[in-house]
Amino acid sequence: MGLRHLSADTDADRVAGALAEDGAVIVDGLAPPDLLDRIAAELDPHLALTPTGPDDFSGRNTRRTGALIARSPSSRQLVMDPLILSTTGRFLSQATNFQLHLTQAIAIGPGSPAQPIHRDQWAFDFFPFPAGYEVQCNTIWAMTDFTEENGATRVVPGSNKAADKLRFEQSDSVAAEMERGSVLVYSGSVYHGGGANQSDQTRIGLNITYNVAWLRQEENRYLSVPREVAATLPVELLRLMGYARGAYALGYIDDLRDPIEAVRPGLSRPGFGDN
Ligand SMILES: O=C(O)CCC(=O)C(=O)O
Ligand SMILES: [Fe+2]
Repeated sequence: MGLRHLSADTDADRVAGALAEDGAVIVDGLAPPDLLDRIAAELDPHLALTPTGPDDFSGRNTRRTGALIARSPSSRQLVMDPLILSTTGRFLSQATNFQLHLTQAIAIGPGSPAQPIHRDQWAFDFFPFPAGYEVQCNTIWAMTDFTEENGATRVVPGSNKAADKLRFEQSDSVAAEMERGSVLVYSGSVYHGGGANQSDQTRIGLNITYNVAWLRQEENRYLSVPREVAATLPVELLRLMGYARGAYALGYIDDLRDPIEAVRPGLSRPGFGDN
């Protein structure tokens, strides 16, 4: 079975429904080409300076360039994409709120072998979340076309419902083939991995992920986005970045102050649980 494709005029219920069933779905043509051009221009110098990965999981010929909020102002539009945010809100609705988990350009170089197939939620120290309790909603935006040959993300459809800590072979998975500007949306529970790049071109995707706000963020956004940059950002983005309490009480400053005060004094909301 291949992955389902939805068109860009779909709605969050359909995307979240497909996610709950299959663990992954592709929305075609959601990002306009000129936005991707701007993001590429902003990120290229950073990608060029990023070292390749230190191990087989990161990919020894793969560059992972993070801190997109700071390095690529245009990427903020993808982070705040309305369809993706409402899908995430529905998909993670069992939690009080959600936050930005990581922002990372993943450039898989020619000749790279496939990444081991995994669940992204294993990052939480392999905690066995109850079946059906989803903790992440993830995207990979295609900055280049994604083909089976150039290392399109591979997904085991329906494996979001499988047991934990399984080992899958590449042959159990399908390639999330999609055109530049399309986005793969997938859960933290679905088994997947970067594909082998057997082409002579680099495959680039923007991995932008969200998690329930009671868990730690994979990318430390307080340290990767300088305070003076944070001070210029819209308040909705700041709250999504983690300048907000997670659920009722997590992450306040000193005398129960709202963390937004660190960058936007005067915008605090009184009390807990009001995120
Ligand atoms: O680059 C990809 O297609 C997937 C990468 C991935 O799954 C990961 O790094 O966790
Ligand atoms: Fe992954």
